[in-house]
Amino acid sequence: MQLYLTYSSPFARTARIVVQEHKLQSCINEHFSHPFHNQQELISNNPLGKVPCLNLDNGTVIMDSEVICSYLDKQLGDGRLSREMENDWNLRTLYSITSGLMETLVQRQMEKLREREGLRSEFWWQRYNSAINRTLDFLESNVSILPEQFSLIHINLGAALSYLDFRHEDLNWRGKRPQLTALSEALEARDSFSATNLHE
Ligand SMILES: N[C@@H](CCC(=O)N[C@@H](CS)C(=O)NCC(=O)O)C(=O)O
Repeated sequence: MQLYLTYSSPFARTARIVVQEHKLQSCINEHFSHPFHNQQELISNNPLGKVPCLNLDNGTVIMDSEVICSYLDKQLGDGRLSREMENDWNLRTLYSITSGLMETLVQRQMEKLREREGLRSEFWWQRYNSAINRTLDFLESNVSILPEQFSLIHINLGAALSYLDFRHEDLNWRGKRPQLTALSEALEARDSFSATNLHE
């Protein structure tokens, strides 16, 4: 199985963490493919040209990160990472909030790249900053509703928080957010997190 990824993508990292949690390294081949290089192999598997994208041995393509993580957990693992959120709409919404946070962080990074071309939009910059800060405050107040067992929500949230350190140090997200700070430290201490650190 091929997992198309970059090592700087927080979305790809969630899939890499699930691979580690279920010890699936021997059946997953990591295939580095920077979306901006438009490699034919990635594009022919994923018309959106985004990573992560999982290509099964029988040719089936699975994406995006939510579906990949769920596939790895339920089809190749024992399903423990999804179990608690399965029929719990509040937890599924919490998962969506963490994905939305990650998406906004990636968009903020893209806005930074546009700055080099003199194209940064102040409107969108402020809008991303407000959404990120509001969402972090929301998560800080709602850490207690996370499932008791380590889950895909922990993975998504942990990956988003470390992407903040990786790309958005200027936001100083830890200030006045002790719950998230402690959670991030605990998650980063797991083997699956330390084996998948973000890098270029
Ligand atoms: N919703 C997708 C988002 C994936 C995504 O945005 N990946 C970024 C890298 S972090 C990407 O491939 N960007 C290239 C592009 O937008 O063209 C997922 O959950 O997998």
